Amino acid sequence: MTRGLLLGRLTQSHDGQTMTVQVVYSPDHARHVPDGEIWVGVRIPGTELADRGEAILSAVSAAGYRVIEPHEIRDDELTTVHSPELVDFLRSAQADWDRSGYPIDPGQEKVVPYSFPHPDLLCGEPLTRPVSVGARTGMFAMDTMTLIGPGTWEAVRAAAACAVTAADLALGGDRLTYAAVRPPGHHAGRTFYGGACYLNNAALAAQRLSLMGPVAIIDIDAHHGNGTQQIFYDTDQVRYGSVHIDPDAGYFPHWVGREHERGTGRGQGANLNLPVPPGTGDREWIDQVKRLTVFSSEANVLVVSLGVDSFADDPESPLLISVEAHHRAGQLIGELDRPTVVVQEGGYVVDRLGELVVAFLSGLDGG
Ligand code: SP5
Ligand code: ZN
Repeated sequence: MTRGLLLGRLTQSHDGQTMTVQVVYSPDHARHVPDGEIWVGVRIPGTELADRGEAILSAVSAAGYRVIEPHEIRDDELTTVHSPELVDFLRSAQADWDRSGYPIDPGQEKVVPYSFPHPDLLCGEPLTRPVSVGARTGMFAMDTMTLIGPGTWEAVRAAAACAVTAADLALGGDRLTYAAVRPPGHHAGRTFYGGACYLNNAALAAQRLSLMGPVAIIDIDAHHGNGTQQIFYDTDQVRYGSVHIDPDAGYFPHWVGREHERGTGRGQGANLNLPVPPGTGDREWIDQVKRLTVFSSEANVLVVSLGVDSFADDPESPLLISVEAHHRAGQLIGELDRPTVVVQEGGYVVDRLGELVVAFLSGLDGG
């Protein structure tokens, strides 16, 4: 890649400094060390590693972008998109788990669900809060892969704070801001967590940005952002559009992400899913990104859920998208010429992550 592509176009900030993209980053991401995931009952190494955060930080720093830390975030800001019950659960899960004795008997240190309230189980009774934390986890978890450990809550909260801080910079007049966060967020819904996500960072940013009028979220992570879809499914204030691996080809999040899901009530028509088959390459993917830009063209402000796991070598997706196509996707979204908040989602080839992110951001910036 050329130096010009990496550096992007230089612009003036309010304080006269030369800069391009404002990056919001917290070192607290590294406190979240899931140390594997439970997949089909088996503990596997997992791919959402703390090294991802450092790889992205060093790439955006090398690109010359200014990096700042987030401001604090209050609970009442988190509950603009999440239930108080989910927020309380995530905050206290680790301490409750430790008190329950599971780290000693049977020897599980991470918070993992073991029982789920299938709707038919309830005989029409209201869902009540189980005393056992192992069961209680099943009220909030959509899968067994997404482990909670010591430090998870602090990292999750810092990621949410980065996304909201990036939105606040946009509200203050910054054109391009990037929340370089982990853990990711787009699988987390109003009342549930999963898919390596706990709180929905992009949704928190979009909710804040709705002060500016209609918002569009463009999600180019390889997976469908089921949490973001769910949070905004019944509103027309925040549109959600996504290109992703077809869940009907056997991919996460499995239950949703199909083309006919268009929103409900006032949100009818404000949701657009563009599933693509395994093996999809640049041309077809870029065509779908163009459709997302058309879908977003009436918004005043944009949020991009920037997963870079569509990349050809990524272990979590069978899409075959190049670095250059990530740059082109950035250019296409940049051509909408709206204030844009980019929020990091997935992307698991640690030593290519920085290159992919900067390729996208420099495209967005007109490079
Ligand atoms: C934010 C994000 O990209 N979350 C995606 C989580 C998808 N995880 C699906 C996991 C299925 C098990 N992974 C095993 C990989 C073996 N190649
Ligand atoms: Zn993903």
